Amino acid sequence: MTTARPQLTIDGLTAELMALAQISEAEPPIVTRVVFGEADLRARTYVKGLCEAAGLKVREDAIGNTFARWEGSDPTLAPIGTGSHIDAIPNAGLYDGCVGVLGGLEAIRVLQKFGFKPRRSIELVIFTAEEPTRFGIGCLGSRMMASVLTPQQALALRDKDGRGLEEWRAQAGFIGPLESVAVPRGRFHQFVELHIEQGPYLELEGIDVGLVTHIAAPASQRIAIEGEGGHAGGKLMPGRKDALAAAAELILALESAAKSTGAIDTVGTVGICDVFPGAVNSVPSRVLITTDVRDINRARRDGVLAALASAVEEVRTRRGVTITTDLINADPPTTCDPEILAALERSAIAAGKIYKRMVARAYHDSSFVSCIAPVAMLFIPCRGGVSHRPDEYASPEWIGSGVHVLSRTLAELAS
Ligand code: HGY
Ligand code: MN
Ligand code: MN
Repeated sequence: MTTARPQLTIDGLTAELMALAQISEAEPPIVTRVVFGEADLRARTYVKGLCEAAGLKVREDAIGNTFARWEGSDPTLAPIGTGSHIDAIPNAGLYDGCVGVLGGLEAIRVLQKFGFKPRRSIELVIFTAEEPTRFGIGCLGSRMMASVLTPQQALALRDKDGRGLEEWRAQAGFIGPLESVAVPRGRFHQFVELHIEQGPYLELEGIDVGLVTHIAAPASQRIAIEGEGGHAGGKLMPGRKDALAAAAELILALESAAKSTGAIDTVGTVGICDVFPGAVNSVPSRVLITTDVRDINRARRDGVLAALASAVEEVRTRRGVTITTDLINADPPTTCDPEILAALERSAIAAGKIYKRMVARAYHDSSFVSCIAPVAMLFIPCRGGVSHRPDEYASPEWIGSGVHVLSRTLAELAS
């Protein structure tokens, strides 16, 4: 008597993604879920409940990284990891990160339905604070696991109101020494992260899944400009020290440097510009901008940082303003593991999916997990390449393809 093949739909997963999206600091469908905020904690509770309902053993570390483990038959072996993040920047969509967490859970449930028994445990991970919103640095949880961010550096982190990580962490109920977050190399045997592409190419080319070979190298810094304020009418133009005009020159210098590397992979963005006093009839005396520069080639990325540093010097001298720069992070690019990529390729072929190898232009927790384990990423298309916006969208078909390929890959790696 043949055992009936379980009916596999992702209706349940789609409903879970929609339910998670309702847990937001903003009015749904807008998703905002900043680390350690009330919505982040509710979202964590919701996802942990789903993991426990699937029979996974759930535990959290001292910074809130959450591990949901499906015990394998040989507990002496390092587990296979999968997962991503559920925190979201302001005015975001519901798929960034969440597809990797809930899709990873679904991949596990599919294997359970098929009666698969893992030899290596499979561990679903929800990383704390992949987004840089609260403390200005992204991948906080995975950086600390990989010891790329030390407990001392973490303790120095402040939000824009000066509230420290410790205060936020304690209020969220995460206790224990931050030293306990760091894990040794080999904590995972291999790690695979499912994520939306956050770019247009898979959809444009009609490709079901992307096998990520490299993850771009991100660098961000704060630049504070101090000029001279004054009355917008009375303070004449000669000799002005307008902090916002100085910032504008630096923003354009960054854009020009990123455009002139000759490579499409170089990007430069200024996403935050705080102006003081911010009155229409007052000359800006202080401005804080944050820069985000990326490339899959580290030397090109660093060339843009150097060009920006020269612009800072030139503007400081010519305009007579004070400029201080604070490098937040300048991470290397990540090379994904060929063996995991080969397993992903075999799974995509077996699943009858069209696939291609590609680079990741966003950064991801896998960037830091790569310091403690071999990693690879699996991309699915997102409509128009849109992300970090409420109209971010991935179809059930696209998500289903990702879950299908991920579940096959996890089965192969955990066997
Ligand atoms: O900014 C990024 O690349 C990621 O979405 N945090
Ligand atoms: Mn994101
Ligand atoms: Mn993400």
